[in-house]
Amino acid sequence: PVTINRLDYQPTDWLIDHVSLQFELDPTATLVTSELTLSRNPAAGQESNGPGPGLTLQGSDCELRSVSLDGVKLAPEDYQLSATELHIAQLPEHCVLVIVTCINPESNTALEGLYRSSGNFCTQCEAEGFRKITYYLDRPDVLSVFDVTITADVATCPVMLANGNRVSHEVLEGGRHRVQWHDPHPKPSYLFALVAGDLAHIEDHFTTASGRKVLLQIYVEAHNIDRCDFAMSSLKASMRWDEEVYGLEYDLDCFMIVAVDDFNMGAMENKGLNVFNSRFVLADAQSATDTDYMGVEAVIAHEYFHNWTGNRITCRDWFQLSLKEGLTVFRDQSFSSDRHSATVKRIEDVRLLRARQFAEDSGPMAHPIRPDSYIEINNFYTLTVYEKGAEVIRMLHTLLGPVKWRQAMDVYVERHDGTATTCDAFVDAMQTVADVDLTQFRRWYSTAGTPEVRVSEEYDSQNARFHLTLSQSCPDTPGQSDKLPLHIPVVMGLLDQQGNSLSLSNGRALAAAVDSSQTDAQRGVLLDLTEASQTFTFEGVDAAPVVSLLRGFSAPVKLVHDVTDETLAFLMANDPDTFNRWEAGQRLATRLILGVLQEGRINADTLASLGQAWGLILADDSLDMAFKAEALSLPTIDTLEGSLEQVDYQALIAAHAMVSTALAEKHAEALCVLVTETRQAGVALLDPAAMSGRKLANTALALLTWLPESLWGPLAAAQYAAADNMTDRIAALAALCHGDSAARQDCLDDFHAKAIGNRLVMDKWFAVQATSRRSSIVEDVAALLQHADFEAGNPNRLRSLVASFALNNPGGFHAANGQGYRFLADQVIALDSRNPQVAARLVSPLGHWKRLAGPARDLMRQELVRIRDSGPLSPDVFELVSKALQ
Ligand code: BAL
Ligand code: ZN
Repeated sequence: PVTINRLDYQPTDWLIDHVSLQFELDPTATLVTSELTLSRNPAAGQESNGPGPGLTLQGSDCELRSVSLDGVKLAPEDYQLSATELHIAQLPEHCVLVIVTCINPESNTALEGLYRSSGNFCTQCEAEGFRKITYYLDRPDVLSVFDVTITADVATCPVMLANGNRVSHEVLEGGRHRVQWHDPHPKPSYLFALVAGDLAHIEDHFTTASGRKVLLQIYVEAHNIDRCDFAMSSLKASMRWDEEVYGLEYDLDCFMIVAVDDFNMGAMENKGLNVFNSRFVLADAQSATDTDYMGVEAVIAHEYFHNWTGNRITCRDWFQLSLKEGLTVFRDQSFSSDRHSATVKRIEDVRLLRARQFAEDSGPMAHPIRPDSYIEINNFYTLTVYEKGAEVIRMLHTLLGPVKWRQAMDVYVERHDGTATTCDAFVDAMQTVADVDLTQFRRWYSTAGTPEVRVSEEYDSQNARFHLTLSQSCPDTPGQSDKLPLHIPVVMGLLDQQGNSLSLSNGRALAAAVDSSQTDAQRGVLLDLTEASQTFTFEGVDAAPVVSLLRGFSAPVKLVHDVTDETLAFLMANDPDTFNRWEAGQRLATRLILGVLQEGRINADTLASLGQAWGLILADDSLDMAFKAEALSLPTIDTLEGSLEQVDYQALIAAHAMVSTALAEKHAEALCVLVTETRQAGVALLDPAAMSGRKLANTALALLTWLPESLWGPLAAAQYAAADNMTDRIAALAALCHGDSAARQDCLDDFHAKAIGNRLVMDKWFAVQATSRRSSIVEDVAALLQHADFEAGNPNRLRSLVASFALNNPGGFHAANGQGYRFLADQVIALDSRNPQVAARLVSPLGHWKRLAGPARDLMRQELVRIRDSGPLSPDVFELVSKALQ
């Protein structure tokens, strides 16, 4: 496999000014005729004298039928064809090339290019799927106007969709029909889409701020037609939000969403024709949890927001992926935060970052948000590019403040609309408006690893001064050592011993953003940490203060700040920054759990502090119930793992269980009351208070499962029986799955019976069993692989069983005998030849063997070796396995 390097970027020698595609659809032999209008690229390096540059097009898995140049069919000796490229040595400066290929959608199990899902045709072209349809300059900096003609049987494909606006439809002889689509916006091939099949749709309209009426359509299989309304309302809300917050309007006459069951990713932002994994479109009370609803809303928004940040302005090369993804994740996070609780949304996002991205950043695949090299670009659709990318954008937002941020975004759009550009150009646009120099900030784009910020405090009572010293460092990562200091925005405040916020003599003022009811002192200030070590002095501090640092998690760093249990409990109760109130509780819980690892027992004082703080939270009726739920949730195993050099999973899981049990015991009575009394009857499903209530009640139930089943089993069974929504039903089932009661099997059987005919619900049936804490879990999961409803070819089903087990069941996955690792490796080996992209995603949990303590280290490594030696690997799996074994 070949390594591609960022610094080798060269513009293409050729431009494709226009492409006309004709598809004669057939399940096993689709004919694709591509007419490319080509011209030499004036921006390419010119060879003086001699013939002009040849043309090399990418293509694979498509059978070349013919090539014609300016109307003349080429003989095989006029071009060179390899398994991945078509090369034509000599072409005039302006010419028309017609290429005919034949492809087999039915046999396409990799789900890249044109394939079939539930009998319908659909495409997935990002990042490099278009080359599986026809030979092309398949790279994001070649922008072309596309015209697409589709011909197919009326009976099987009454619906035929492509990007842009539909310009004609004609009925043909022999039961076939033809449509033509025109997309006026030049786009790269990765944004091309085609969908054809027997689909039903709902439709609505959106009138843009400038008064244009846009037709909105959501296409699904007919039996799902009643489950699209929430997606449609989410789409309209997203369109309005992007106009109100960024002044960005939609730009075509119609916007279409199609839901398909077989999809490698979550969704895809093809211009005007978004193709979605059905789990991010379909939702109703009986099948979707509250979390699912929020997922639908966020992903609909994310894909819609790409219309500007991704489609109108795209990436010059795939190393710039975070240009569109980090920015668009930040935009969808802001959208969700504006529509729901901003603090709870921030907590959820930080939980994900810490649990998964921090692990990636400390493992064999650690890479900067703008990577320097790759073998397979599909492997770089990572938490780092997406989630850390969004954190980098968030830091820019913090450094600029909301008003300048918007001005800078206007500059970015104005400068780069209609082009393929870079992360550097994005920061240039920010710099035109920013008060701060962003030169050093750019290092975030090239530095891998999670920085650590160490904190020390000194109070000088004589001079009423407080000194805060912050020291940063960043661990070595593959290919990177001795890293230069980053520009880290640290939002902070000081409190007096009564909990009052102090006015600060140092730092930059923060603009009123989220909570405009706060005073300047309560909001705190922004410190620019730019040196390896820096001391900030605050004057006029009359008594030793309590510091609240990194408010709102203002930078994606690990904070090392040695404070007492009392200080953490004080911050939990008093910090005006609600994120940091939650954070103080997480720190206290982390200390308690890691303390068990060190001392073999629970520190009674720390337990008392946390237990008492939980008591205050449980009793505080003024708190949002969703926030309470977050405050009563302990850090997960994968988050805790981030604080350890070497991890003994069995010991860590036992320590976590011991602390969970102790806290559940202490508050058992209150938790039981929450389970039975928090839910609100008779209110709308998505009423915010009702959703928060369910979250709190189900958090309480999950905590109770650490106690004997006799206490919570009847509650869970009653909840399952009474549930009128999926959130409560699945939470009850998840609890029962940990135990051993008769109700467990009865409810599983009942759930399965109700899931028949609804794939997303059936996915939940597999996932809920894969995350059980039963000691027989590895055998249970292996048995489920043989279940009649298990479909290894469907990525959602596969993830619901295999990825749920490997990522969300640490006890089972890290079973002491290595069975969990063996199970996962078996799945990777079985899947790689059919769907390399999804197989590669399953390799990551095996990548951390170097951080494991004891025999687990070798057991995990052996499984990587077994995958490596299992035969020819896809570039996807090869890259991850070889990097993990280095
Ligand atoms: N562009 C791939 C799917 C997404 O991030 O929206
Ligand atoms: Zn995206």
